[in-house]
Amino acid sequence: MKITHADVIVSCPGRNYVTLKIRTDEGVYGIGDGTLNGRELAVASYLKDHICPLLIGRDPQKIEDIWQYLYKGAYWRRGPVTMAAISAVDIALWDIKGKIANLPVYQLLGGASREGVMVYCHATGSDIPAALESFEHYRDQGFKAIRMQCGIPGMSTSYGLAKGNNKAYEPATKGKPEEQAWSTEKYLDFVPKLFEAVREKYGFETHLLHDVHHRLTPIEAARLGKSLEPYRLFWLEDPTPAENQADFRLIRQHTVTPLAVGEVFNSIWDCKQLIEEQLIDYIRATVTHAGGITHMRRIADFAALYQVRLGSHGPSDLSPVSMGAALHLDLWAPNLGIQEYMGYPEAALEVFPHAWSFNQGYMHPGDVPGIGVDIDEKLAAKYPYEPAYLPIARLEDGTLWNW
Ligand code: GCO
Ligand code: MG
Repeated sequence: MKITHADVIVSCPGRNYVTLKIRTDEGVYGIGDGTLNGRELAVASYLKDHICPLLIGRDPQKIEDIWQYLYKGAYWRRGPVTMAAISAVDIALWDIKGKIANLPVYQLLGGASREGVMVYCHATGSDIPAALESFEHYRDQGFKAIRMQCGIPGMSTSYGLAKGNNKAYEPATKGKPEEQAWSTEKYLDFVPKLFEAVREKYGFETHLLHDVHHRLTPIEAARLGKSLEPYRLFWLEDPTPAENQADFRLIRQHTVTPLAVGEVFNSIWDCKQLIEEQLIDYIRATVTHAGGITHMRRIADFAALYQVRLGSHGPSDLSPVSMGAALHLDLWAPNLGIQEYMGYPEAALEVFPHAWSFNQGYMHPGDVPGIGVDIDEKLAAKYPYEPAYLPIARLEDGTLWNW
């Protein structure tokens, strides 16, 4: 079997996605996701100009060899653009292998470790009453785990807020990046009140999560983790940027609130120290940014040695193809914690027909051979790429901060 075509499809059915379609001389094809929010065309070019020509003529069944060829063979290792491109190839090749074997990918990985994959959704509100309403809305849909984000008194906006009632949260904006003001002081004083309100009204049955989105220093993060302990969070996410992994030692010394990190990571090296020193509890790397199923499986096995569990990033800025691939990995991984499921714009669900499903707080990848997600190319062509950027954050005095 040989690869005959590798085509990149960039579309914007509600938001931008970079999809790779690999075709073979036997008619079998596979689909992969390489979306990198706000830098989509860099990945599209990396694929189109540098990877696709190298794939033609290769045996698509040699997933590992192709992975090593693209990783070691580029000389320039790692980095979000390179790794998103490798991920797209890897997911498409697993899709092809599943179709050849006539098995869903989770069966190729070793079979299901559970009935379904627990997922968490995003509740958001401009103030506490609105956030509580949003919580109730998702709880009534059956979610067992809910991420809570809320507007902060005295701040015009904050991370994780929907732009309007009943709208999904979408950080990217068309045109130039939006600038948002940030006040750590106001945030730190407010967050415990949000979680107190949720626990007081709804008790402890639902898992609660919160994303700090890199806004704090280690000692501030330690204070937040400590102040949230009475509300028993499932996790506190990205409390501080993680380039310096040793920073997390300080947070760990002060709090037993579980920590989740890694949505911006692209290889096992980014999380090596965090995992080895047990500085985190959940690793959030994804199949789309951290080298596909091949590399994520390696991260999962490494994490398992230290009782760190998978908690993959699953925002709407990764395509439904990514969600499918993640769910196969999740269903297999003995050390699954939880999977993020933010939902998708209606148009995206139409462009990507999928076998995965949601039921009462759990998801399943479906049992069709391969990944179980396709792309309707004709429909995708109706939604051309629209330049969009993630926001940036500044402190109230104008200093550029971590968004
Ligand atoms: C999350 C994330 C996202 C990111 C987004 C960036 O936890 O889901 O923080 O909302 O901001 O994926 O592209
Ligand atoms: Mg996050």
